[in-house]
Amino acid sequence: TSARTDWWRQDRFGMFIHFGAYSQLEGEYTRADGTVCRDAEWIKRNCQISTSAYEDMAQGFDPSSFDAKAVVKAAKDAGQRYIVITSKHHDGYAMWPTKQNAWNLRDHSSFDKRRDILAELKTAADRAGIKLGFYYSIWDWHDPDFADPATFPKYRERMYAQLKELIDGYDPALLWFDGEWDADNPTNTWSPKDGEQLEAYLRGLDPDLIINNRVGKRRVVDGDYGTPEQEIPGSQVAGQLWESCMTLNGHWGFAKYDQNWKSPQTLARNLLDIAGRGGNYLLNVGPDKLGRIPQPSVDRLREIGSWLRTSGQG
Ligand code: FUL
Repeated sequence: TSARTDWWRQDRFGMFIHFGAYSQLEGEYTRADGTVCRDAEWIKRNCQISTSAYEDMAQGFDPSSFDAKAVVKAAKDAGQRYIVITSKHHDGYAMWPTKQNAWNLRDHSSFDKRRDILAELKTAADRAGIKLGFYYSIWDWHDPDFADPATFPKYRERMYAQLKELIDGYDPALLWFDGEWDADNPTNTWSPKDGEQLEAYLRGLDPDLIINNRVGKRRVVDGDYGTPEQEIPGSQVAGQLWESCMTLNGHWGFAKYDQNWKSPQTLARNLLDIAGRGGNYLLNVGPDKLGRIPQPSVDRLREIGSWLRTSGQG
């Protein structure tokens, strides 16, 4: 219903955060033979890192400098009014202490066991009047039950249980699904029906949840809104809400070699362009392995904010 999405429509501008076990590599993986392979949140797959090597790597993940208040402040300074952070990307690593497996920031890392970054972010966001949502990948490279149709129902049960943990534990305003496609099995791992069932389940748990269209197969009937990626759509489906998500440089996750930052002018123009076409703008930051938003990102967010304020749009 429109009432459900009202706040989100009015907010228009949000912060996307890609942060996970891959951030520990900061975009570069050195193979046994000394050669370096580069990528960000896709590094496990695109650099063919074995599961055991990736697990060893994640054991050292210690984002001790993650500062929820600083993250929320960076968003506020930019004029962003909601935040969507990766709770689990395609690598399957959960950023909260899930009970469904040990592949998570509490049980498989060097991070302080008393800390929970999603809880910290929730508290800081609530205090600042910023809404918090979670990205969640359906596609899972780590759970062995995902890839096999015979065992997929077991995976699905754990996925439902994880989503219930997120809703019960953190009361997200929005869920941003992804990976409803699966490059190894494009035809049938996640069907339209799977999406409809999941959406119904989630709405049963919380009728106010806003859900993106990647919960299903990106049909107009799937979820509350469309999710063009790295583009501003030229034409839209009448009546369908949408949100363009974009990177600040060329990657979602932290990549130390990527200094190809968009100019503040480009970012401001995108925001104006998207808002003018009736869309939302979800602009991404990728914290480094310690959990810090890169300074060039912080600087650009601040410039967008000051532009918004001086042009009277803030
Ligand atoms: C894509 C993912 O594969 C990327 O890693 C990123 O999360 C982007 C927002 O969505 O489908």
